[in-house]
Amino acid sequence: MTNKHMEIALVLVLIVVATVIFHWLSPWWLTEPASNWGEIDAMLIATLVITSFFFITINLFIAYCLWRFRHKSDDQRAAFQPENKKLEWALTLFTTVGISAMLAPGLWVYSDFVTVPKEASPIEVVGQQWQWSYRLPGKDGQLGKSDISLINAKNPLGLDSQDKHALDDILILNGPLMLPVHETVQVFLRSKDVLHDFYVPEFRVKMDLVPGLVSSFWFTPTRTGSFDVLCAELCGVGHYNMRSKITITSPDNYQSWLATQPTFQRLLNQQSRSLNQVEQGKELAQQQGCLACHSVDGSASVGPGWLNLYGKQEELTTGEVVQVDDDYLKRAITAPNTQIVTGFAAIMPAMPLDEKQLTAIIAYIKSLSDKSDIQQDKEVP
Ligand SMILES: [Cu+2]
Repeated sequence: MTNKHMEIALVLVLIVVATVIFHWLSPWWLTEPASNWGEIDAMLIATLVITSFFFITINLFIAYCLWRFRHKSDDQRAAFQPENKKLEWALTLFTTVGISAMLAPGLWVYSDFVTVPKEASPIEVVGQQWQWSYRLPGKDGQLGKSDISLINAKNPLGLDSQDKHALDDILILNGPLMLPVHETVQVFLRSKDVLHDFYVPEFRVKMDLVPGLVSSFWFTPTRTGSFDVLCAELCGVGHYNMRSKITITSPDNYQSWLATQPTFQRLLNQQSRSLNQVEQGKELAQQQGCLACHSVDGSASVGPGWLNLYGKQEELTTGEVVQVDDDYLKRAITAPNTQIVTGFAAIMPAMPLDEKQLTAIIAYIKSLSDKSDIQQDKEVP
């Protein structure tokens, strides 16, 4: 028994020593900030100092007690002390001071974070399982009206086509986004389905997207570069893959990029324009976020890649082998998790596509395969 206690004490000391060494040697320290919110670092460091103090003290104290009060002889008895008012008060006060020191400064920063300066121009971030889309104002400088009830396969962000401010809005479906350096933006956050959290570590910004609400904060990018957008709220099995990029660039670069991005009006026009099925399917695949999880160039992806998928034999988790044809793809898109291909997880959301859109996507997948004539092959003996 005595030895067991000493082993545990030793393990606790080792955990403390290893943690401190790991902290000093690890390369994962705060990155250089890329926005005006560098002051948030002071708060992160204060939190780290306070929590490390408690972590080190408590663990070493337990290790000390295990050693100091170890079992020595059977005559020894522990003293029963049901209450110690003095100690309780001291611990309560001490903990209160520690927790207040961690939380209170954040209230001031948070208040600045949501108090938007006048010169800020609006941008919108829309989250859905599992991709990020963005909306920028058009020439009028305002974002048009949107409503969740207007969301459908042809209007993925639910903009109001009756509102003239919405028609010139620029839609960047399934990222990446560009923003000009040193220009203040107010970010509006919307979610199409569940809770997500918009997080760009270098900008030090992080905020929840709450279905049914529009949340908002502001920031000014202070240096150019390309930064990862992460989802910081567990939002389902594809959460880890919910990523995007924001590139901060010179105002000139930004303007020439902006000019190449589609407006809501253009999206509406495109739908009335006559594209062939393969082109329609390709556009849909981009707009609906299919390409976030399915590669088209043969590279590894979250879901089965589309290059040469059509006509292939796929082995399902049930052991059954199926031929990838129109019927299989239809089922795989509308009721995704009924047949899972070996090596992949059942994480795809069912896509709200009508029959015409379904045919177009399948035509696009077919066009990516050199076995796209498989169905005709069957008919010709
Ligand atoms: Cu998410």
